[in-house]
Amino acid sequence: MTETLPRGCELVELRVIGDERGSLVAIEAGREAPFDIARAYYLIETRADVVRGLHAHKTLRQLAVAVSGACTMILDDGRRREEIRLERPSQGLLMGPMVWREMRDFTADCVLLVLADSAYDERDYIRDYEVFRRALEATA
Ligand code: T46
Repeated sequence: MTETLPRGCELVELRVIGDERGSLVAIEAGREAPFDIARAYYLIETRADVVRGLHAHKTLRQLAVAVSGACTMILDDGRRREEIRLERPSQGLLMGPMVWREMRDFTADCVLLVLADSAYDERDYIRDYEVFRRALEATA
C-alpha cells in the first residue's frame, strides 16, 4: 500500500509470514528497505507526554516500524504536514532526507524499530525548524 505523504516518504506493507506457531516479518535491504542497511536502533520506554524527533536529516534514509505498540509520526517537507499513526508491525514508514519529523503519543509498550542507510552522524541533523525551512528555500 502506498499513500501520498511528504516528499520522499512512503508507507510500505510488510509481508507477515504466519503459520500455526505464530508470525514473522522480514525486512531485507534492496526489498522492503530500498537501501543498504547500515544501522538499526529502536526507541523504547518513551513517555506518553513527550515529543521526540524535532529534526530533519540532510541525507539519511530510514524505515521505521512500530514492532510493538503505537506512536504518531508527523512528517513535514515544508509544503505538506502529515500525521501517521504507526500501530502495526506489518506497516513500515520510509522517510527520506529533508523531512522534518516529530514523534508523539507513544503507548507504554511501543518499540519503534528504525533501519537506517548510514551510521549515526550528528552532522546530518538539522535540529532547528527555521534552519530547515531556509535550507529548503535555498534548494528550491
Ligand atoms: C530519527 C528518529 C525517528 C546515538 O548515539 N546513535 C543513534 O544511532 C541514534 C539514532 C541516536 N544516538 C544518540 C543521540 C542522542 O544523544 O541517542 C540520543 C537520542 O537521539 P535523538 O534525540 O536524536 O532521538 P530521537 O528519538 O529524537 O530521533 C531518533 C533518531 O535520532 C532520528 O534519526 O529520525 O529517531
